[in-house]
Amino acid sequence: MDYYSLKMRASQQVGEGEQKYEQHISGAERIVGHDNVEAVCAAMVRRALTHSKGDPDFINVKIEKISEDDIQILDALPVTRIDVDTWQQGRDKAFELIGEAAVGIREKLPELLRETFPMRGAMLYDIATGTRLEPDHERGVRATYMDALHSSVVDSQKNHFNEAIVLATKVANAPGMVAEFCISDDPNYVTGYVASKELGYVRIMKMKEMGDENGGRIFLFDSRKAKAEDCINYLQKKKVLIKV
Ligand code: PML
Repeated sequence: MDYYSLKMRASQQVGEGEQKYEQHISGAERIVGHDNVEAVCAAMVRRALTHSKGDPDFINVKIEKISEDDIQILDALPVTRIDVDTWQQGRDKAFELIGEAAVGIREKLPELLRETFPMRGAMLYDIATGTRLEPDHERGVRATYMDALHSSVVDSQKNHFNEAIVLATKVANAPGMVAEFCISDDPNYVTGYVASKELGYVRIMKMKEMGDENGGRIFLFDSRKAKAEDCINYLQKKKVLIKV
């Protein structure tokens, strides 16, 4: 069977004159069979048009045919949940779980989150050298071409958890990946997670203050285990379906 990759992104022009720039509003992606392309596409456009960040000036939908032979099937990471009273406790818990690999980012986290907020992708942080490895620091590295296997859900609202478990499973399987640290950039969503093949997907129910938009993803990678280009290639190009 042939599949289709569908990607939507919506943006809004903000600022005046020379200061004008396009601000990301909403994005989504799916990998679906031929018969679901139209319905999923319509749902994506609806999602772009009803986003709380405002009306988009641009909506871009890309539809691309992909062959079943090029798709890797993975089991979703096992999910656990940690309840905490405060976001500070949530972050402490996250660092504790990641352990040694997070030492280099602990002090710098507020600064790193401010940097990841405007990025469309994630930060790829090399724990061996303490440096960022994204080829374009403003864009970051985007994990893309992934979906839940047999998902026929046509969802016009973002479901943070459903999308995150798919992404986190793909990321955890990338060459050289040690762990992922995620705090949502949605100011109204305070749950975040840490994930890796060893930890599974650990939801931490409070990772930031309500109303705070600083958030993003930090991929902790070890350049002693794999080449950065192989990791980036996997994240950005490999087609993956996740059994959830
Ligand atoms: C986001 O989509 O903004 C980040 C995902 C966080 C999901 C956390 C969860 O609910 O498990």
